[in-house]
Amino acid sequence: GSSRVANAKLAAKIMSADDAAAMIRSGDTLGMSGFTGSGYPKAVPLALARRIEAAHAEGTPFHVRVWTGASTGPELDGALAKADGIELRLPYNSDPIAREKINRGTMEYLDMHLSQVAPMAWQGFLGKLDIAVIEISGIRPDGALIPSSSVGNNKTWLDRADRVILEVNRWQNEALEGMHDIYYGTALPPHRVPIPLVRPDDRIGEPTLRCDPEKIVAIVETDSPDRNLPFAPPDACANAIAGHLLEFFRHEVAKGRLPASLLPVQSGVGNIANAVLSGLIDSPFDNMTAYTEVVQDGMIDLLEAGKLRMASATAFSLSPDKAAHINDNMAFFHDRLILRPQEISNHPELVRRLGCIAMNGLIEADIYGNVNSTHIMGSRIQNGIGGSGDFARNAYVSIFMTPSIAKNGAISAIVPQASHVDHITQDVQVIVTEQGLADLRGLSPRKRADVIIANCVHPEYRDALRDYFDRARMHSYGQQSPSLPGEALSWHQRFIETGNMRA
Ligand code: 0RQ
Repeated sequence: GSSRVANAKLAAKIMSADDAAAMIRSGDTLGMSGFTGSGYPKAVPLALARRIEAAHAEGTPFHVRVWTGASTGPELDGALAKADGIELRLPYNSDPIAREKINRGTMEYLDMHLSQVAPMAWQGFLGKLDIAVIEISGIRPDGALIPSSSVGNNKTWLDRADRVILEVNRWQNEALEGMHDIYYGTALPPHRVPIPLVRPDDRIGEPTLRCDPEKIVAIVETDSPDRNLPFAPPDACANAIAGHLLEFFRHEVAKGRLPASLLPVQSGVGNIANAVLSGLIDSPFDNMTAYTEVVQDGMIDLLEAGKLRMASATAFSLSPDKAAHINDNMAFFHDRLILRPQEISNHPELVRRLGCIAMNGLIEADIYGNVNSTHIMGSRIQNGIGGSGDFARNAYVSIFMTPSIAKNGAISAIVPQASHVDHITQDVQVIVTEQGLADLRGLSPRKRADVIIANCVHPEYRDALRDYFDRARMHSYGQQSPSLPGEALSWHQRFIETGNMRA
């Protein structure tokens, strides 16, 4: 295809990925694009990984610090982690090789609220940013950058970095132009002002990214697909969870606590979240909107079914089939989707103002409704908190969902005490498993425990949990949130020792 670098001065900076990667030094901090497998640079990180491997083969240390939007793809996190090239990674990871190194203790990982990354970078809390490596879908004649399939922290990396390397990816659809809304009104306190977004479909910024052309040191042209994973078709468990949730929404509308078109939905990633979205197709709710982090397959189906009016997010997270489908039907989707910087898509001020319905996955919850979204057995990281905290604390109603058991029943997702806490009980209003739904609003801790044990726990674990709670009520040091500290984590200890939480 022909070049998408329409600015003559910038076209002179086109070079190979290897030449661009040669500008990166050991010790550099890199701000890269990428959010849930879309819009990440695909050539320079691979070339950098080759350089790092060659340096290590000669016995020369070579490490970089890598900041992104959220998760990326195997050509970035996978390749750099495999080369043992990452000293510190933030703010989110779902790459299996990087996860392995983090859990082995050979790679530092800082797991952050995604809305806080850009502000913290501006505040100087994260240190200096040396180089931005950003995928875009084109450069306009005036030098403005047309974003790609995710926005993430790109605006901030372009602003903050000393030098900029661009990857212009010809694979990205040219019709992406105009779908983005890049807000330049953020400022540091004491000059911060309200963000002027009052409806999910408001456009408050510009369609392109600004970048000082003097800072651009290299442009690499690529033609590579995003590597999004297919979703599993919803199984019986996911369908049951979706069913309980839809029943809850119908009930809330009937009670007058939710409007008939609901409120802007936020949906986490994963198969269950996707099943819930699919369930909304056959629901009575119309004219819905989404104010969320990622646009996934289920939202595309809702848009096409006319149930969802529009969706605002920071990235696409689509199966390869759906990505192709969108590419073929851009005329329909162009004005129904808005991609924003993640500090805006996940902004607490906006989530609270719009009244988002937050729906996120969990790893485990305890009988009081504290939620662990990140750590297995209290110490092994799975992914990260992502945007779940941004939405959960500020939502109109905050919902967490999970199968009641994991690993074929060797693990109960509801435990006496969470082995790690990401979302405190105050940020968790509803918990749903395939067993049922626990509406925790307005309940004191002891009442929460009763409802969670009765409605959410798998039958194989229900008696044991009930027994623990009954004994805690008799022997606990205090009665506000009864607990037996010597026993509270014994289910986890048993799993670590025997591979099964069951006695
Ligand atoms: O492991 O892949 O080895 O089989 O965790 O679990 O059940 O497939 O569910 O894909 O929805 O993920 C919380 C991880 C759930 C996700 C979490 C194991 C399970 C499996 C995945 P295997 P499932 P999901 C905005 C929202 C944080 C970020 C977030 C997540 C794997 O939802 O990362 O919310 N959330 N972002 O077997 C041991 C348990 C377990 C367990 C699950 N109790 N013990 N293993 N697993 N429960 C979007 C973004 O931020 C981008």
